[in-house]
Amino acid sequence: MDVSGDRLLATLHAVVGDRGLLTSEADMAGFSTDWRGLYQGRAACVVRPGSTAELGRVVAACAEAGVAMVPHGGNTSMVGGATPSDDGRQVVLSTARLNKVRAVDALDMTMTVEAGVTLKAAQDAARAVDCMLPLSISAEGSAQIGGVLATNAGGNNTVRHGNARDLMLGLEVVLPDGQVWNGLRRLRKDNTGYALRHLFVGSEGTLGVITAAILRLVPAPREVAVALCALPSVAAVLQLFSATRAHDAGALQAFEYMSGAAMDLVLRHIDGAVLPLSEPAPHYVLIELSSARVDAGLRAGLEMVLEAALEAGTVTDAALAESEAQRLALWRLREEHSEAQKRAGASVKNDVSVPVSRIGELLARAAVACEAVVPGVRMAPFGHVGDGNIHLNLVQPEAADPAAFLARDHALMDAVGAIVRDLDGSFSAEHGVGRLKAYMMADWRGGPELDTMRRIKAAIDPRGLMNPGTLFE
Ligand code: 2HG
Ligand code: ZN
Repeated sequence: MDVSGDRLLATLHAVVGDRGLLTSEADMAGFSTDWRGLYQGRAACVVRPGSTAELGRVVAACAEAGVAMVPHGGNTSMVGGATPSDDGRQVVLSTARLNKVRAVDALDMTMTVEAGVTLKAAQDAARAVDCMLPLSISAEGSAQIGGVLATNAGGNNTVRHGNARDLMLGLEVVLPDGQVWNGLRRLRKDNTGYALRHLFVGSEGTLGVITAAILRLVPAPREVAVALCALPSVAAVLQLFSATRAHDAGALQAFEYMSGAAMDLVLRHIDGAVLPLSEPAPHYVLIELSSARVDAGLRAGLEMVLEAALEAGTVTDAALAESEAQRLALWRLREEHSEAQKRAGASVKNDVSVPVSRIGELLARAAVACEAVVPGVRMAPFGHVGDGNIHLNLVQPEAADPAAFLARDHALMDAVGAIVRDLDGSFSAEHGVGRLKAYMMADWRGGPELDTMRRIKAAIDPRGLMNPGTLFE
């Protein structure tokens, strides 16, 4: 192995020991490719420090040797943001062993968690003190807090609680030269110069490695109501969204969209997935209302909204969860979309956002534009209607060659991008830019915006050692 000689490896070994250093192909395999299998890299080695101090010394050693580093959390990136290059020269920094929940405070309503804690484990720790960490994403069982913050993950509850950034109060970060910045403050008010912590959220590992965070909690829900609805059109989806929000905006926890085509893939490819409605529909919505009150009357309210919608023809059928098991089964239909699409063949993802009012136009125009680029392409959109974030995913035509289809990925992303731009949207809504979309940055953010981003990058990571290839080309 050549990491500018074995001196670096010896230094890293001295810092983290046998347990913290992986060098064989077999041990590194899980760190060399993304979960979708789009990128295949080859790391110089994988380092798994057991503490923030160790990680700081590892980064300092790599920086001194001029070796690039790729921070790596739960490996759930949709955009190749955690996969090393294939030249065997980059060191992967895994946060997996930084996995302690350091503190949970039910009075301050905060939790201090290390980067390698999975989002699910953090949610469970909040639950244990009757609080809730209100960030929910399909990959929460594997995604780690460090990556969730580094990519400013969004997910299902953004409509009510915002994105990861909105739940972050303080951070601990290892900077590109190995210094540890302890910004673990749990204050709601802290206007002391530039809000450095926010620079690292969404930086996708290009400015340093988040090692711990203080997150804001909310009271645990005591009442929840969930319904899966069938709808005839996207216009009806938006009408139902408006009606649900008007009924009780404060209780609206999630309003998720699934196209008939996307749901069909779940029913075909996911074991045990069953549609609890009388027949398939062109569009579906999953609504969750939740309240910390015991007497919120959510179920009666949701039934009232749905009855009016059924009468108006906005909703053609609906199933309300009668138990926690049914609630989970309804959510499973939504959360298995990524897995189902992976099993359906090669797919091109378009994680885009537009103003909610323009979702109908986006879907209608994209269908025409994508068919023109790849005839027979299967558009299987779904996403977070409540915040305007649609996963306008495109699955290869049935029997097509996956590689030939993927060779058209830029053409398809650019065709969708042109429409998104026309609708005042973003080409990168919640998954980040990663390596996949770095080529789009100059076109979308060129001029003073990208220039300022580059100057920030140069100020904090002057040698460009943190996650090169991600965000910037
Ligand atoms: C979701 O909303 C995730 O389930 C994944 O953001 C989206 O697979 C995707 O494109
Ligand atoms: Zn999503």
